[in-house]
Parts: sequence; structure tokens; C-alpha cells
Amino acid sequence: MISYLLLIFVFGFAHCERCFECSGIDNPNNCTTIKTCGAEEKCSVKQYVTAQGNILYDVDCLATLTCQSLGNIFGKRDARAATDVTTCEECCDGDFCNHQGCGATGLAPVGDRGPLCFACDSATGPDACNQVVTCAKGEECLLYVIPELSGPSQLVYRSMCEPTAACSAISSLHHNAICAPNCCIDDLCNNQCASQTTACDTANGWQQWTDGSTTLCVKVHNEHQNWEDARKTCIADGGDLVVLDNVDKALIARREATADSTLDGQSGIWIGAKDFNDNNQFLWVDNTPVVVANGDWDNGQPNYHDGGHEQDCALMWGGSPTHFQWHDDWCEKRLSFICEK
Ligand SMILES: [Ca+2]
Ligand SMILES: [Ca+2]
Repeated sequence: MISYLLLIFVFGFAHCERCFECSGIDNPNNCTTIKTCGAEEKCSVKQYVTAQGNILYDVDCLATLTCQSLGNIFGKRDARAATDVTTCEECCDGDFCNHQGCGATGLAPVGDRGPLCFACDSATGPDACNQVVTCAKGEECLLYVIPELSGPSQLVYRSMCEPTAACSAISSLHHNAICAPNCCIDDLCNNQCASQTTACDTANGWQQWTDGSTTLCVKVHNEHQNWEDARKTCIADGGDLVVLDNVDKALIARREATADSTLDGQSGIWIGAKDFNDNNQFLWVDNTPVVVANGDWDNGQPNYHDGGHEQDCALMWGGSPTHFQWHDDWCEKRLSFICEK
């Protein structure tokens, strides 16, 4: 977060244009690489004739001062190759404006083509892709986080064209708490995540646990309460005991509990599963069943009762050989607990 604020501080006050950057192309609208210009630069197009008689274009950023002095350069020898003759050089205002210029036709009107979209297999930020492609009609721009390439500290993003139905299907498969997948139809719209509806408000001790693709918004309580009182405390705080209803969530909770040196979890930490109906069928507090294959029970657990006590409530046990796997235990035990909202 601090580095992000620093970036805003350093770059936030000067608008830098983003422009196409290619050389030796036969039409500016064929360029598929973009770059961010300096603060004192604009997008530009240069047309020149080679010794072989070919008319080619360079598109790039150009210093604003140089842009202002353009006009008397035609017919001069180009510095890039002694035999090239520059026939036109123009600057323009606005992001990506140099897809046309020097008489060259730009991109077709939006209605006659698909959107121009960023297209990178893997980029380190939503705005870190510098390759673009013109999509076919009926396609949209897509941006999403690739879970298998992402880690807790570094998300990896993919951008591309997709037909509308596929865009929506891929989006629903790649929900990410930090970056919601974005399907959008405007030119170059897929360099930002879609707006989040489920951000974790981290005031008052709440924190976000994530593995990059799965996220929990939790609050760890070190004061000891029995399972029912712990649940009441969570509900009073706008949440409930934590639901770990898939393997990713279970592993995130296990990892975070193990890493938290302040956590008093040796005797166990209550989580939101209970044998509510006393029929040896654990349910989460949201009333969904605890599916054994998706759970993280320790060896021999749940064993439902022990020494005459029903064991109806689930905890992550700090004494487990694999720390913080789950046990069922006596609900009246007073333990630490994890709330979720
Ligand atoms: Ca029972
Ligand atoms: Ca047990």
C-alpha cells in the first residue's frame, strides 16, 4: 500500500500520454505496441520513403518542443538511414491518437470492428501490458487474474479478446477479491479491474487473508469463549464464525494461524462448523454441509464424542502434527476463535 501511495505521489500529478510505438510499418493502424510517454512528450507519426521507394511509418512519442517546431522538415534526409526521405511528421493530442496521421487512415470506426484491447498472456499489473490487438466484431476486451501463476504477494494478469459469452464464462470462473475480472467493450478498456463489491474493510481488527485467488475477510479473537458465545461475538460484530468450505480457504486459515505468533491457539481455535442436529453431520454456520473431501480434518477426526462428552463443535487444533488441522471437541471449551464477514 505504501509503495502504491508513493507511485501516486510521484506520477499522479503529471498526465503522461500513452501512444503507439512501432517503426517501419506500412500503416500506423497496424501497430500493436504501446508505451507511456514522458511528461513533456506527445504521440507522433512520421512518414518516410525508403531508397527502394516504399512508403513507411514510424509511430512513437516525441518531445513537445520538437512537435512545436515541426513543419519545415519535409524533404530532409532522415537521420535513421541516410537514404530515407522524411515526407511528413505530425504530433497529435490524446492517448493512442497516433494510430493515424500523415494522411494514413486510422482504425475503422468502432461500429465496423471489435474493440481495440490489451492482449498479454501474463503481466505483473492490470496496466502493465503493452501489446494491443483489434478484436473481431462480437468480441469484448477481457482482463483477469491467472490463479495458477499468482501468489500472495504478486498477482499475474491476462488480457485478451473474447466473444461475449466466453468473456462472461471466464469471468465467473476467475473471481478474485483483489481484482474482479473485467469484460468491457470500449477501446483499451481492459487495463483495470472491474469494480469490487466485496472489499474487506480492515478497520477495527478485521484483516484480509488471501492466496491470490481466494480471500477471507476475518478477525482473530484471542479472548477465550465457548463456541456459542464466540459465535454471538462474531454476529454482534457484523459477521459469523469463519466458514472454510473449500480447500483453499482451509489452507489459508492454517497458514495464517501458523504464522501468527500472537495467536493463543495451542488448545484450539473455534471455526464455524457444528454438529447442529447431533446426527454426526457437521454443518457450517451458513447451513451448508461440511464436505469431507473439501475439509481439513486431522487424522481420526471427527470422532464425534470422547470420554462421555459429545464433540459437536469444530476447531483448528494448534497441537496437530500438521498445525491447525481440524478436530471436533466439546462446545463448552473456552478458546480463541476466528470471525468472518
Ligand atoms: Ca454429536
Ligand atoms: Ca474429536
